[in-house]
Amino acid sequence: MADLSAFPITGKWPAQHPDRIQLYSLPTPNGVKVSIALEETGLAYEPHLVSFESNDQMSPAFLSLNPNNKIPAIIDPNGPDGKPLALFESGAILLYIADKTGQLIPQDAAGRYETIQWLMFQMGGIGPMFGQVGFFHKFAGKDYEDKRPRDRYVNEAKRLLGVLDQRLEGRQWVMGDAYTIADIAILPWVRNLVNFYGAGDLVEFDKFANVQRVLAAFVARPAVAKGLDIPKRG
Ligand SMILES: N[C@@H](CCC(=O)N[C@@H](CS)C(=O)NCC(=O)O)C(=O)O
Repeated sequence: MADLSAFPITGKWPAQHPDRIQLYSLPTPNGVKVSIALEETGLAYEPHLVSFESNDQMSPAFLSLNPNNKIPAIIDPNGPDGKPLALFESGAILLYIADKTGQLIPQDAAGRYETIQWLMFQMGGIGPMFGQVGFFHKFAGKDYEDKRPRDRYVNEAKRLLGVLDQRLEGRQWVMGDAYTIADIAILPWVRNLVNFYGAGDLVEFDKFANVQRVLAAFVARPAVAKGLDIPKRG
């Protein structure tokens, strides 16, 4: 039985199954990337809800795992060399899950780097830019009279959707026939932009037929449907 007592986070969120991967998360577009990847690969894991309503992400216990106060984060009791490994940043966690299982990433070097390239496209572009659209369209920024900041991020979101749409032309997934962590990183953000932020008209989502097609295929996957609701909100 793994001993995770060296990790203070387990004091606030006790591990019922310390031999499983411990997931600290919330079903946001960054959070569900990890629950979806875990569901897809079949790794055993135990989800813990980090509630923003009670500011759990700022608690000393959470900060001991991720000093950047953001979900998702994990502890794998059986990490490299059989030792526990703690990780934050969803892109790093996706890559770790893919490498641990040999799934969700091509095994040839060129395919692997190309997948990482599209993963970084999400981490550095789609996530931060779509997130700003959310702030200026749905959250506090929507009341700002000056619409130039909103328009800047809407235009950037459209441009990124255009790049993605072109990439998906004639391809089933971002990496062609292979369904990878690049899809798992990107598509929850596209879904969130249209559904939760309600920014579909603003970014003219109807113009991106390839993105629409691949998003529909993504949400139809049983592991995705399941992962989108993990951890369950209290
Ligand atoms: N680059 C980080 C971003 C994570 C992130 O922004 N998480 C948000 C939820 S989607 C969060 O935890 N926000 C809480 C806060 O900022 O206090 C990753 O991909 O893991």
